[in-house]
Amino acid sequence: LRGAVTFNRYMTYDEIEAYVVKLPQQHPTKVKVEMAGKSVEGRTIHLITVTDDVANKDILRKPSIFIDGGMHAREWVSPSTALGIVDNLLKTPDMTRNIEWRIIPVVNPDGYVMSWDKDRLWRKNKAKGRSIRCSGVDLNRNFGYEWGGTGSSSSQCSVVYRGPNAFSEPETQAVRDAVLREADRTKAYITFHSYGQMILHPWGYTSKATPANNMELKRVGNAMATAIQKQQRKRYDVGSAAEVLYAAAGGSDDWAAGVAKIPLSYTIELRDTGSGGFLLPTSQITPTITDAWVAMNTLAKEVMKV
Ligand code: ING
Ligand code: ZN
Repeated sequence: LRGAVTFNRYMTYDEIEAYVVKLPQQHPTKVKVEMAGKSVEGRTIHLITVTDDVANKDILRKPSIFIDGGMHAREWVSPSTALGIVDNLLKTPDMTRNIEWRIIPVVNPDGYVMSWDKDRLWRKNKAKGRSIRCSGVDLNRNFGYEWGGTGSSSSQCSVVYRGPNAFSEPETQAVRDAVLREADRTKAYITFHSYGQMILHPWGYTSKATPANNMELKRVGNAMATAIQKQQRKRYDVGSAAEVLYAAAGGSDDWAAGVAKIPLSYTIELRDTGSGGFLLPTSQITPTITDAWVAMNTLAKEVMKV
C-alpha cells in the first residue's frame, strides 16, 4: 500500500518519501511537510512539523524539539525511529499540545539509497570524490563547531572525511538552516544514530572541556536512560562522546549546543550493542522505536520546565 508506514521491516527511500508527503493530507490539522533542502543527487530532504493545530500562529510561541535521523546511510534503524516518533506523536495528543516537534527523518537520502542498492555499509553522503571509493563526506564531521579537529579526516577516502570546509554539504546546510530558523524556541536537538545504546551529549570534540550546562545535560540524559531501563529493560550509557565513545569534531550535536545555543543537545545511539550492529534484525525495529519514544516522553517533560 503506497504511502503506508510499516515498522515490521525497513522501508525503502521511495516508501519513506511516499509516506511523508502524504502525511499532511491525512492529518491536515497536525502536520506540515516542507523541503529543508536538496541532497547532492537532488533528492528532497523533508522536514515534518507535528503539533496540535499546526496552522495556528500560536505555535510561534510553543517550545520546539528538533529531531533528525538518517545522517549516516547504513544506520537503517535511525530513519525508522524518526518515523516511529512521528507515528507515536500522531496517536498521542498530550505530546503535541504544548510542544512543536520538527523532524527530518532522512538527512542523507542519497546515502540511504546507496546503502540499499550498492553498498550496505555506506556511511557518508554522495559528494563527488576523485573516485567512487573516495566519494562522500561524513556529514557528522561537517558541522561548523570546532570543525576540522580530532576524529575527523582531511582525506577524501576516509569514512570520517570532514569535507573541504564546514557546511560544505547541502545535507548539513539543510539541518543547519532548519534548526536556526526556530533556534530561539528550540529547547532540544536530538540526532538518532546507531549502534551502541548510548545517550551522548556535547562536547564530542574534546574531553578537555565541558559545556556550561554539563550537569543539566547529564541529568536529563540520565533521566532518559533510567526511563528506558525501567520500561524496556535495556541499558543506555550516558556521557559525552569524548568520554564514553571517542572524540570527534564536527558533529551536529556540538554545533547545536555551541552555535545554535540549543540547551539540550544529544546524539542517541540506538540498538543494539553489536550483535546485529548496523544490520539490526527487523524484529528489533519496534522495540527500538519504543526506547526512543520513552526517551522523548522524558525529554518533553524536561523541556516544559526549561
Ligand atoms: N556515531 C557517532 C559518529 O558520528 C558521535 C558518534 C556523535 C561522535 C557525536 C562525535 C559526536 O561517529 C555513529 N554511530 O555515527
Ligand atoms: Zn552515525
